[in-house]
Amino acid sequence: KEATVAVLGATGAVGEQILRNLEKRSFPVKELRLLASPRSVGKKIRFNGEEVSVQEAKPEAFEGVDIALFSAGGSVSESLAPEAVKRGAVVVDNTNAFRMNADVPLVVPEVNKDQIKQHKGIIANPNCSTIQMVVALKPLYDRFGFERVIVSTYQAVSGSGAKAIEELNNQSRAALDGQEIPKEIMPVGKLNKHYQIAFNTLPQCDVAQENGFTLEEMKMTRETKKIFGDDQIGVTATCVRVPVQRGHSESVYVELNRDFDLEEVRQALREAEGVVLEDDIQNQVYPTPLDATGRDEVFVGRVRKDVVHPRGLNFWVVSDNLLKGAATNAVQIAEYLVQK
Ligand code: A2P
Ligand code: 11C
Repeated sequence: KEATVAVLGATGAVGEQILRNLEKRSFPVKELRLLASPRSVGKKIRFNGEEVSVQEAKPEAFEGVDIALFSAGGSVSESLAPEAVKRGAVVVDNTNAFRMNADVPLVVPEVNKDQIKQHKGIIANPNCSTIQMVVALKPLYDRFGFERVIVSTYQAVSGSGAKAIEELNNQSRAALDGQEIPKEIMPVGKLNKHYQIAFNTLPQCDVAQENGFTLEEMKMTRETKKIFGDDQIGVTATCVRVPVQRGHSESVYVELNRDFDLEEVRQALREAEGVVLEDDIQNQVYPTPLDATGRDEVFVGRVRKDVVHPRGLNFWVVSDNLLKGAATNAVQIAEYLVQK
């Protein structure tokens, strides 16, 4: 079945990848609407060999739209998603705006695709760092069970948008040339204080919460419970920005509910949907963000038994934050919607 598809935030880092993904997966597009801010109106973007003009994102732009893929930031979603739904569209929202709403499914198809059909007009795409972690955890949850996860992330700047990639590039050049370092975005664009990310790491992705964690960290905690539908799962996260353009990496520690041997864990990961196991430290085989860039899967390596806790397991998980962390996951959800 063909669908009229709107891409809101079409000129952004995620929007661009959504378009490439729709092309690559031969999504059955009847009509495509590219929407962005008034700044981009008239800009032309290629899709399936044709030039499509960007239109202003306003309520009427969703007239006749079947599926709307949103990635223009939380406040834009808050104002326009209800307008799109009112006009009959199903919204797949990439922002944090509706994720924890009880009547909005939060979906990673490899984990909970059965939730898609529960939607009431909006389906939320989880945060990128959550998505790749839960895809890797799913086979362990099914086979061994767990309640406790500790994760540290190494997140690419593209998580903060196209302008953040530009900032990393400009800062790197300026630093090497001994010039003044431009600092306008990192770690959080909307805050007043900015730090250099080039040749540095910043232990802050998103704004601070009252409990001393950042919003990004609390997203990982809350979203994981909701995606697995299991309130017992406790996730403690430390989210760190690193000077990488694309691809988030994560060091994950999980305490499994029963004894295991490593080969059983590796086999579960090998068989898991959406996971590629690249795990042979003796031969220096493990995933890196550069290798994961442009690929849709979640890559797992450095799988090892903990040296302290008898049921502790450590691993490393890498994925392209703009693809499985955002665009690919959204397009997968859209595919289920058109199949239905
Ligand atoms: P524009 O390019 O016109 O500013 P990124 O995450 O890479 O920063 O991209 C953000 C995306 O969201 C861009 O496509 C941007 O469009 C879009 N956007 C930002 N603000 C608005 C808004 N108020 N209305 C519609 N689209 C917006
Ligand atoms: C980052 N995870 O890397 C963020 C980007 O809630 O969808 C995505 C934010 C979100 O900065």
